[in-house]
Amino acid sequence: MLKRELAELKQQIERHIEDSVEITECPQRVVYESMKYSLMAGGKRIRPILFLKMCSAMGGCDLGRAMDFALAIEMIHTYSLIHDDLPAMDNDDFRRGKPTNHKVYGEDIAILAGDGLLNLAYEKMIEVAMAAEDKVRYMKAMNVMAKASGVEGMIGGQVADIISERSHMDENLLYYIHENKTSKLIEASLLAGAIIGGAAESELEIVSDYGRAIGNLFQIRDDILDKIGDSEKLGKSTGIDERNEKLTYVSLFGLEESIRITENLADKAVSCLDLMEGKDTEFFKELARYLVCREV
Ligand code: GRG
Repeated sequence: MLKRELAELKQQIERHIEDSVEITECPQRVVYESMKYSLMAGGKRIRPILFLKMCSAMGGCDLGRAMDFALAIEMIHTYSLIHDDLPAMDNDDFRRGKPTNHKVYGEDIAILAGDGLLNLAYEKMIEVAMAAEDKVRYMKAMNVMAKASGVEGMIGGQVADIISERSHMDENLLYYIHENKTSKLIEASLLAGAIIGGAAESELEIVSDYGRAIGNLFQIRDDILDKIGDSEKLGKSTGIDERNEKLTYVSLFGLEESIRITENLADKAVSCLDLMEGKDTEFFKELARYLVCREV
């Protein structure tokens, strides 16, 4: 049931990407092709799905606007993956089972495609906000997205990850990296949906707690999959963390304990939602349980 809903939403989002990013004849055509290549290269679309579902759980908004905002979130995520794969960062050849952006278009265009996606994301969100009656909600949601993907969020986490030496890493620093690099964008996608859908302040706190729990769960499961996942299903090589001697939850606590931590985080996420009154949160509870055993 949950898997079918996730698949349907993913399809809906991919149709929207296909229709929204047009490639026309122009001198900079190649950068549009490069942007669309990564946007359409697959992926779970978990962040836009979280946004759409939370927005609708809190009261909803115009569907076209919601889809455009969801697309903007996926653009921010995709830009981060393109840049993360570059030789100056993780130097990966494959992502989502396909050659990485710079392998196809070259480093120069890949950098610009990432920049282009980030700018286009804000262009989309601003257009959506300008057309809406309740502009303030959209502005607040945009602010949440900007913070979470900025230096106090995803970029900060990436910087800490790059400059930290394994020998000086401890549990607290590892938590900081996970929280910022991965969890904040997930939490922000939920918060943005809740804000636009009209959630009350007290509900936003619950959404935030739930988001932090599943965000961290998501990243720890990522570490676990690097150890025990199926590289064909994942569309990327596994065992990378061990080869690079990276500090992860698995290397710090071992596999069994890491799995136990993800189970505890799922319990925590579900109990956060138990505090939410009068809203249908079943999807989010099921999702938290599913993330513990996801294989992709
Ligand atoms: C370059 C500013 C900048 C940030 C990069 C996202 C990121 C930060 C790095 C990617 C490497 C990584 C393992 C990050 C942790 C977050 C994560 C698990 C990203 C992959 O997200 P998924 O699994 O990817 O949602 P799909 O392909 O499904 O969209």
